[in-house]
Amino acid sequence: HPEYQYLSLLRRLIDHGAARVDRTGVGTKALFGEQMRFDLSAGFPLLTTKKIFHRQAIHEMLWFLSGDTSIRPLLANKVRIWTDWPLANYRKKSGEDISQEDFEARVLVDDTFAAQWGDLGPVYGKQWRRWQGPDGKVIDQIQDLVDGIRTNPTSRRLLFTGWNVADLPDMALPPCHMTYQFFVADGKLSGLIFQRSADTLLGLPWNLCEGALLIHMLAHQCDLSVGDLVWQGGDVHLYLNHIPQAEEQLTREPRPFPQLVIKRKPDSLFDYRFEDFEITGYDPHPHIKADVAV
Ligand code: UFP
Repeated sequence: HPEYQYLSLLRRLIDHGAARVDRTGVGTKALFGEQMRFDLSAGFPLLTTKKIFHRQAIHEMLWFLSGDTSIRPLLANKVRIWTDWPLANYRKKSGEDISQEDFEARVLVDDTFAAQWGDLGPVYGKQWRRWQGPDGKVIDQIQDLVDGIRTNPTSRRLLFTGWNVADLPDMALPPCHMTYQFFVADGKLSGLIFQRSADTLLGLPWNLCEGALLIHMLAHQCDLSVGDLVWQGGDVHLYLNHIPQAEEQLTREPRPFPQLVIKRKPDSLFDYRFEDFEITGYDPHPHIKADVAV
């Protein structure tokens, strides 16, 4: 089962990861330079050894593709994964000990507050859709990618990146899944994610799900079948407070991967709606709760 690539990575991190002090102060065990490969025609790589909240992951990918960088549209869909960063920033700068619920409620109802405190800076969506060139020209990397796959499928330049060096200081979090490259052969579209930094327990399962979703969407738009998702990690780590959860997950047997069904073909990659996607046959082991390191 392809999920053993992930489980064996967890095992190796626990057994052989280098102990490292990290930015968050939590501490990690880390390996450098890891790769996994999933044949998307054989199933959708949503982990089965614990329940992954794929609805939220689909919302996040649609949010990236929309070009938005505010947490507001995420909150409107009850996706709270990006709140920690602006919340910490607000608490620090205002000195107000506001709860997450109250902070999110204010972002949702108060336009001025949302504009001042709810934006993450020039993160993924901005760079993917509205990369600003030195001459002021705005570049839509995703539209260029779609055009490239359609008109020049053997190009070795089918890629986009969120790693805009000049903008990094203004981002809430510099991109983790920072560069994507694509490859068309035998009517199939494959994609490679380069992820500079991977929280193997919490972040990585989502990154695989969203990467696979993006390949499916691009293939759907470009009349191709799906090939492989290749995941390439740089600093691949397990937070020390995630070791018990990883051990729990390692006692479980993978089940068959689910399938992704796309129910409608809109006119462009940017017109998909959440309701267009359905994951069928997903029968995971129970969710395992763990805290995210901010
Ligand atoms: N992280 C992921 N995947 C993501 C994302 C963040 O694994 O999509 F946005 C994790 C990796 C790391 C932390 O543990 O968030 C980012 O911290 P740093 O910027 O110090 O690498």
